[in-house]
Amino acid sequence: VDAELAPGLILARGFFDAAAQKQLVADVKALAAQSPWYRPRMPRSGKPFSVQMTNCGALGWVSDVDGYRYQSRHPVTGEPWAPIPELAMDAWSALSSYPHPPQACLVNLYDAGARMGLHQDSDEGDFSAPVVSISLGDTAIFRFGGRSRADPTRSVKLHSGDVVVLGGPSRLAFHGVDRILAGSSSLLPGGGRINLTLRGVTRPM
Ligand code: MD3
Ligand code: FE
Repeated sequence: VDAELAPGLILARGFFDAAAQKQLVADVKALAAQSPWYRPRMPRSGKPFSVQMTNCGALGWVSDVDGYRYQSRHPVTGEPWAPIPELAMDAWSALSSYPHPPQACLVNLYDAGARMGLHQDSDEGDFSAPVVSISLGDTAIFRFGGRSRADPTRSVKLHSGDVVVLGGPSRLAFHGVDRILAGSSSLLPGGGRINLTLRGVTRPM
């Protein structure tokens, strides 16, 4: 059953059953064959992320020394991104309450030591679309707060098959991943966690 963790922040625990999770892992493996995992770098410093990334959909989120942006091609191969998996589109349709398809899907790959610092997702030109997040593999300790970095934060475990919808007043909430619980899932052959985030980027016409 869905839990509203904060206004506009909905957790659909176990949205994907074991068979659907396996299909999504196969889909991610296939899309990563077309759009390979790479390690983005922080703007200015060039410090590498601990998370590896790829994207699918019309646009992909990338980060390098020049900054953060959305672009239609893979930064290493120069090729267009692979299409968004059907099951991910199904989660968007079922949970987003948004009348347009997602334009971008960022795919994050966490190994046991990877984390993601507290940040806002604010590179989209339009915040009317929610972000829909799909968790696969090892459990993550997810942290979220309010619209100011100084707001108090809470943490919640995200398990394989869980889907989170970030909309309304929570669309610009600060959030991050404190750590991954290694060995908590056997979905991915070598362990680790995959997160897909479906997004709108530009204001629909
Ligand atoms: C709360 N990913 O890719 S997903 C990201 O698990 C990102 O890989 C994390 O943060 C991950 O940007 C968290 C959950 C999430 C995504 C977007 C949000 C939570 C959010 C936007 C607003 C508030
Ligand atoms: Fe984020």
